[in-house]
Order: sequence, then structure tokens, then C-alpha cells
Amino acid sequence: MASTASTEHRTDPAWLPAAAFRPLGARRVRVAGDGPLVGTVRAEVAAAVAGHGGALVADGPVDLDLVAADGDGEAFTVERTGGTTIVRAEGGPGLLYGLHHVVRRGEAAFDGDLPAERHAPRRAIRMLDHWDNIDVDPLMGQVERGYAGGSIFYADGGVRADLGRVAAYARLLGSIGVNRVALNNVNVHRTEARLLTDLLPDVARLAEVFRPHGVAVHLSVGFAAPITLGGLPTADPLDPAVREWWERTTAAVYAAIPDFGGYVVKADSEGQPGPFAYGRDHADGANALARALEPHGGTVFWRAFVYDHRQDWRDRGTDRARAAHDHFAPLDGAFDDNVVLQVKYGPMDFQVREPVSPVFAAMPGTRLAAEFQVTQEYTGQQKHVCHLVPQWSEVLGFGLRGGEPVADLVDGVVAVSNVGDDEFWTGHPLAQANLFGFGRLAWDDRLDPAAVLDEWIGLTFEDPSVRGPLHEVLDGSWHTYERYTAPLGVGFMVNPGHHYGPSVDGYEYTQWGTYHFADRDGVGVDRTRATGTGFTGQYPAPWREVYESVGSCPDELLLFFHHVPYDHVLRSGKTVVQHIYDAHFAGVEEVGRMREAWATLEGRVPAALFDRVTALLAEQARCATEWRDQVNTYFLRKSGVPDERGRRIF
Ligand code: BDP
Repeated sequence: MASTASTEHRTDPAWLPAAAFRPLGARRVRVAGDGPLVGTVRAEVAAAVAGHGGALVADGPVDLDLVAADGDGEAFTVERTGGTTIVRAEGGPGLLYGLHHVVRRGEAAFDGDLPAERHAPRRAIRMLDHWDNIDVDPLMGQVERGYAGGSIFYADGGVRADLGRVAAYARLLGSIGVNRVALNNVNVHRTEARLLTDLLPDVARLAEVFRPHGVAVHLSVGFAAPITLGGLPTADPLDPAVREWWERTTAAVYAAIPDFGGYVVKADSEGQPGPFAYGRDHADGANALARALEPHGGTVFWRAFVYDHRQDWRDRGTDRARAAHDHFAPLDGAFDDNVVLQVKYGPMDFQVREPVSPVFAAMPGTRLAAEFQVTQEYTGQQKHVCHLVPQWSEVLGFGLRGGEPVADLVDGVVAVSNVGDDEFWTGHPLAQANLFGFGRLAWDDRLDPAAVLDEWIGLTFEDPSVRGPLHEVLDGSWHTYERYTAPLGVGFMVNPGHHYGPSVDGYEYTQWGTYHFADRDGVGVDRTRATGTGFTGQYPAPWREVYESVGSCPDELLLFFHHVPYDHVLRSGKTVVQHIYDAHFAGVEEVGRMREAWATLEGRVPAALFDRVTALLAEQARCATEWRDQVNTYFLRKSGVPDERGRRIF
């Protein structure tokens, strides 16, 4: 890997090189309005036209007319008539989004006539959560589940002095419509906790960098902060002194950052403190913080990822998949209006394949956000190409309740960011497409993932001939990853702790609730009402019946819902064990084809980027082979059933 040794803190925008603005460069552009962010648009345009013979003009005939109404409206209308492309924004943010819409369209935005077309985000909350720490953990590194180097926010025990990369990141987020960012890990450690109090001036510096791009900052806070930071004897959410502490502390935050977004809270989960310690429920907990934020217009993002992480694998009645619904569905309607319950897309934990969380259908009286992982914790850790935009698109489009897609049941879409101080921003250069695609889908879940990928390719690479091979490498990579890893929705089978690479029984006899129950007769988790954990009963019709029956359960989720014998015949007509063998051989072959497609790009993409991806694809091939061999051998030994095609397994 020739060029990967560099750890310098480069700030060039990842997919917004000057080339992406070139179509603007030679034109006459007028920017009108004076709401928030209009100055940002003016600066972008001035930079784009400088040196290209274009001009930023106040009047006269113009090629591009960018007009903002006062206020903070996010929508815009674009039309082209009489040789002028006109963006009319409903406020400053809309003008920024309208400008980037034109940039994405490139020359096409200046071609022929275009009837007025209105663009508005499908939901108001479009957020990225950073799991960044200030301190460097010897095991986790600086960014929990981060695969792109250190934090772009923190260095040397505090917020970085040079926020150049942060400014470029803020610009990227604005360009894809992300409007909220959380600055620190949901597992709040001692140093990071102080961002809420004595490190607040540094948070204000970060907020200043995000503000011109329409992005509000948030902090993850610990539920026990009144004790750990405030010196109180309790964090009981109903205790008046605790409430007063949250009110006072929050008022100080708003005095420093008037447009602060709010708090993110992980409570009673994986060792984090929470309201259960005081016999209170999660509505009591969330509302205590919500009331402190409410006078300032802030929001609490309260995570539904609450489960007992000390389960006993021998007790088949305990089911981690049930936990979020068991805890939260009974509380529907009890949360204040400025609480958003942040629900992981599946009932377990960001696996490559899970059913959609039934919580989305169960809480019509609660504001919800769907949470995804752009960071690839369980999907190859930015060493593997795994383009996840199709997964998110499938989840958001899933007709969960009365055919209503998940996208229509949530107010927000949130994801864990995948950015660090790595030379290519995301470790794997092609993982930038996940970040870009997340923002675009958060704006409009109905966009076609392949078209979104096409936009990213167009903005990122100069040579249009790279499109075909890049689609070959990326389009199907989520399914490829699924094929060579844990089969048919059973999940995990990863190395404990760091979660990279296979370990077939790594979590089988631990306490984390992530079992596959493979034995000599069969594999899978019985989550039925009839004989299992009853999880299927958390779904509305028709899914409760679809998942309950082995006959109607979709193949890709079979082992999530059922324990079946190895010779069980899938809807595809194959037996379970033969499917496992075939999928694993196919997955590795597909990685081979991805490498061939990538190899054709030598000389057509920057050399350093080519080398980095080439090296990572070699690692992906090695790791996929390891997955194939371990999983196939395991099931061959457990089942004793040979591969019907006679391939060598081990
Ligand atoms: C799990 C991660 C862990 C996070 C947790 C969470 O392994 O590092 O803290 O999710 O979402 O997937 O809180």
C-alpha cells in the first residue's frame, strides 16, 4: 500500500473537488437574499466562478439565479426558462440545498428548459452520530467502532486547535442535507462528559464551524451526569434537585450555543446508567432531560437500544430481539414532544441482515427516528466494500404497518458516522459512497440507490468511464458480504470484542444474547409464538403470521425466526445446508469479480486511491475466504451432510 502510511490531517473535501463546481465556473450567477446560510452560498459561488471567467453579479442577465426567502425553510424550487436556471428557496438552508442540487446535476442543470420542480426533505431530522472520544482507548482506539483513523474533532486531550477537516466535513454534510450531528460517543466516558460543562467553549467552537452549513451540534450525555458532574447524591429523574441541575446545565449550553440541537442518551444499556436504578421508566428519564431542553427548542434523542447484556444462553426464553419493544411499546404516548426515540433498524444490532424492528409500528404516539450504521462495524469495517445504501433503502421502504413504509413512520433518520482523520476520510475510499448515500436517502428515502451512487461517482471522479466498473464493484456488494458471512439472517458468528472476521461460535456461549443454536440437528433461533420466544408476536399483521410460519418466512430471515433441520428445504428449493455452501462459494467468487472490475480502473482514478482500494480488496478476498471456509466447515461437521457439488470444504 504505497500511499497509505500518511496520517497527515488533510482537509480536501472528499466528493466536492473543484471539478464538481466546474459547470458553475464560467457562468454569471446572482445570489439574492439575506437569511441564514445565504453567505455560505455566496462564498461557494464566488469560489467557483473565480478564475473561470464567470462572475457573481447583482443584476442583469444571469445563467443561474439563486433566490432565498427569509427564514429557515429547507425546500426549494428549481426551473429553467429563457436560458436561466432559477432556484427559489424557502429559506437559507433551502438555498444551500438548491445550490448543491445544481452542482450535482452539473451541465444538465443548464440544458434546455425545465418546468418548476419542488424539492423538500421527506423528514426534518437527518442526523449523524459520532462515537468519538477525546481520549484514546487502548482497545477501541479513539473512535468507538471507527475504521478511519482518529477523531476529526479531538486530539491531545481536547478539541483540535485546527478545525480544517471539520470545516470540510461540515461542508460535505451541508451538501447532502444532513442537518444534525452528535459530537461524542454514546458511551460517555469521564473526559467526554465534560463537554457538557467546562469544555463547553470548545463545543461552541465546533458549533461555529458547523453553523454555516446548516448543521446543529448535539452532545451525548450520561444519565448520571448530575452525580458525576454535578456532585449530587442521585440522578433520579423525578428528584427536584436533579431536574434543577439539568435545567441549569442546559441553560448554560444554550447561552454558549443558541442553536444547540440537543442531547443523545444511551441509558440502561451495556453498562450505561439509567432510570431503572431509581425504579423509574424511560419516559420519566427522557422527559426530565426534555423539559430542560424544551424552553430552548432542543430535542432529546433517547435510544431504544436497551437490553440485558448479561443473558444466559441456556435460557432460551430470554430474547434480546424482544427487548426494545418490551421496554418501549408500553410507554407509547408517555414521551414529551421534544423526545425522539432513536430505534436501531433491526431488533438486534446492525447486522448485515435483520428483520425491520417492530418498534417502528408499535408507537404511533411517539416521535421516532430510524438508526443505521454508516460505520461498518458488522459489515467489513471499511476494509471490505459493502455498499449499504440498498440495505437502508430496503428498510425505509419496508411496508411494516398496514403497508405504510418505515420511512413514513419516523420523523428522523440517524446514522453512526464513518469519518475519521484518515487520508481518504473513511478508511476505504469507496466507503465515502455510504456517507454520501446516507445523506441523500435521509433527504428522500425514495431515491434509487444506484442513481445515488451514480451521483457520488460523478462528483468524485473526473473520468466518466469509471462509472461502469464502480457500479460493478459497489452495487451488489451488500449481498456479496451477506453471502460469505453468517447465513440466512442468523447474524453474529463474528470475533468477539472487535467484530471483524469469522468466529463461528465466538458468541455462542457468552452472555450477549447473540446465539445461533447450531447443533447436530439444525440451526437458528426459534422466535415464534408457538414454540419459541414469542418475538413474532411483536409484529403487526401480516408480518406476525408471515414470520411465524416456516413456510412463509422469507429465506433470508429464516434462521432469525426459526430453528430448522439442515435438510429443511428453503423457498428457493435448496436445503439450508446446501444454501450455506453455495452462498459462501458464490460470495468469494463475487469478491474475485470485484477485484477484476477494480483492476480495470488503474490509471483512471488517482494512483494513491487505486493502491489503497487494491490492497483492501486483497484483504477482503482473504477474509471472505476465511469466512467461507470456517462457516462451511462448521456446518459440514455439525450436519455431516456433504456438499452435493463435491467441492472441497476442509
Ligand atoms: C454496538 C457496538 C457498541 C455500541 C453499541 C451501541 O458494538 O460499541 O456502543 O452498539 O449502539 O453495536 O450503543
